[in-house]
Amino acid sequence: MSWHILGVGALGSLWATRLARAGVPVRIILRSSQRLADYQRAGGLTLSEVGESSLHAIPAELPEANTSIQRLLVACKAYDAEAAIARLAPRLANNCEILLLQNGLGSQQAIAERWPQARCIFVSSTEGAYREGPLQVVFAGRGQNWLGDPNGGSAPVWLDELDRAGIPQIWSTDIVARLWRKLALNCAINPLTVLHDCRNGDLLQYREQLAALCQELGTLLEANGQAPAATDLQDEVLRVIEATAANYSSMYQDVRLGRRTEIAYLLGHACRSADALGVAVPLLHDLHDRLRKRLSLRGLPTD
Ligand code: NAD
Ligand code: KPL
Repeated sequence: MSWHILGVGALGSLWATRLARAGVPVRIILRSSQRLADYQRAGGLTLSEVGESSLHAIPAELPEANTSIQRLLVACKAYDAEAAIARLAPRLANNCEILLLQNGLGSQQAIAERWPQARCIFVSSTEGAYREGPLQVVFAGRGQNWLGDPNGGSAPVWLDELDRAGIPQIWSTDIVARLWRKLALNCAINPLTVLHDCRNGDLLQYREQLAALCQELGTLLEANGQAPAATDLQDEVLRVIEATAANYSSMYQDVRLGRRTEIAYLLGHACRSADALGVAVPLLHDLHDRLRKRLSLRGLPTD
């Protein structure tokens, strides 16, 4: 059975090239005839890691191709994922699996509700990749992938294909808790790096602000039934800041490069969820407002 990969950017290319290299059947789905022609001209996807580059001529197709899709890995940004799947929805087999690699929360739930015939597997990834060119990906940071089904059920048999491909994986029975925890870390760190225009490590000057945000985020996690994900949140935020002190956060980099951020699925999701549950989070709302103003000033979407 073939994997189909939708969203052939940084992370999608990283998965596609490693699967193909291990001999696992994989096809990539490109969004337009123009991109398909560019891909065919390039002769494949290029993966660079530890200074070595390799070209992978992976079969490619358009969303409108007519073969059925049994297993789909969606590696678009959170704001593109649902519309991207909608374009190929007629091809989804009844009992298909959709792996969702998006950061934050909200997009995964919308997709799972819209295509209830699919088994949606949520993925939380700490691997790092970036695009050097349209069809060239650099594997920038080793990490882990946690996969899980929010509705429970057993681990899929194809996890061994990921092992064969060298894609690190752990089957998680609490994937939503893991995504909430990551969302909380991202909400505490990323917006402040944009607003203070700084590297992660510089946030250590704002410990009180971080502590107050972590307090609200912890309350929000508890209200969402995610009390374990709130445990020692502030300590972990400080640990992550120290471990990544020299880095710029992903949101900072998006803003710097004039790219749309995933704010709606991070801070936006936190604020919407607090409002729905009647939890007061004035600091998160204030941070959200200030971040949206900053994005707007830079001519970027605020959602
Ligand atoms: P990216 O922008 O590099 O890639 C997204 C790709 O999706 C682009 O190539 C875009 O053209 C494609 N796309 C958008 N709409 C499409 C459509 N309708 N049909 C086909 N393709 C479409 O993004 P990324 O960095 O790979 O991130 C993907 C997700 O993974 C994000 O939610 C991100 O937060 C998460 N993530 C990324 C990393 C990383 O290191 N890059 C790490 C962890 C999590
Ligand atoms: O995940 C991150 C990001 O940059 O998106 C860090 C900074 C590690 C935590 O917010």
